[in-house]
Amino acid sequence: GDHRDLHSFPTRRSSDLKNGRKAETANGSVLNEKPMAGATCKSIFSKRKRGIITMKKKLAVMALAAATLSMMAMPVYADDLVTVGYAQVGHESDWRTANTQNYQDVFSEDAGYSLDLVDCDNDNAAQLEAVRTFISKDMDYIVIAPIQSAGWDTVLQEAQDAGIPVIIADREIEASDDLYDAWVGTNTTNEGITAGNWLAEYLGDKDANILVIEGSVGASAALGRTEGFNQVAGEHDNWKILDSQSGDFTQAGGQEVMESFIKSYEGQFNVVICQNDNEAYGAMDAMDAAGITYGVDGDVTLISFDATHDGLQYTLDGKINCDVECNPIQAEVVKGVIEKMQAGEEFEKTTLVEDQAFVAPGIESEYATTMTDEVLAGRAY
Ligand code: GZL
Ligand code: ZN
Repeated sequence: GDHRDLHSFPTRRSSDLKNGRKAETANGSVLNEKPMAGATCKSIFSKRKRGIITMKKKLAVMALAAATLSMMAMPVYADDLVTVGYAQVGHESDWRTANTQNYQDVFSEDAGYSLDLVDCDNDNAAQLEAVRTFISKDMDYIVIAPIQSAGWDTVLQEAQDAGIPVIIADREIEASDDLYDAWVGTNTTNEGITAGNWLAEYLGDKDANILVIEGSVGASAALGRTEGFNQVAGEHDNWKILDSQSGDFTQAGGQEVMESFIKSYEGQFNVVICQNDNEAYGAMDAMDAAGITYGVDGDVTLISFDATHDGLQYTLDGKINCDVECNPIQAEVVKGVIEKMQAGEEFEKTTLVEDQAFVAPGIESEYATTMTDEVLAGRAY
């Protein structure tokens, strides 16, 4: 049989053992099956029949056999990296960039992970394909930040049938929660409610004629922010939502939608809500080009979401009145859940990542922190 180097024991993924799946060595043979041990012993002892083994050799063989057996009892996990597949939404926004960087920082090889992050370019079909590739690669864990909330049942069932734990991260899906093992993310409905509550506090009993630039169609972050804000808007009969269209969470999308809104509603609106900072930058460019003023000293109150670094800089400058945070630094929480799964320990089915809101200097609010240089300097992203 082949001489198996005792010093480079085949890597065995402890998760395989926990999942009851047979641990496989790099060359695909199944570890810990008798034949491997037998093969080594048989090849060493087969000479006995020919009586050529001297006492000296016998002792040497006994010593090697003892070493082999003791090593068998304590396999060395040389490079046993936990493999994690992350089907990432795309690269549509600064928020997404911060989220991707965070995963790459946290799921490092030093930390014992091999991260396979696939940027699905905001393309739902590509994301389903990425997950199926993770399944065929037999990843230890699959993390999904779903582009769309709907349409996940089939592929989640496939992952479950393959015995691969799935964690839904960042956004939510419309699938029964026995189809995935854990969820880590933010409550975007609450974010929408916070924006509405702050606007009510800020306007007092003034009328509001509102234009909304929504996030990507079908994304839970867009659905949640819309639902939450509309809940509050419904309580104010002097608030009117003139129009609401998707800017796809991008700066270009925000600019295009704002340009079309200006054509249709110039002079009729005094509030613009952008469902992420990148859309807000596009809307600001469009309003600048049309000579429309916004922010604390402008005609239009501008609300944004994400509270990325640049978004908070604009808030500090008074260009954005209120920026509702949605925290992308989520990888540590996801790693914590995976470590518990690895160890076979209890883990939380759902973990909410905390959010807050920020407002421009000069604005005091019970729903938001007033921006200062120190607040900006203290931000992680
Ligand atoms: C929110 C996240 C959203 C951000 C956008 O949790 O899914 O996706 O608000 C990003 O910037 O595109
Ligand atoms: Zn050796």
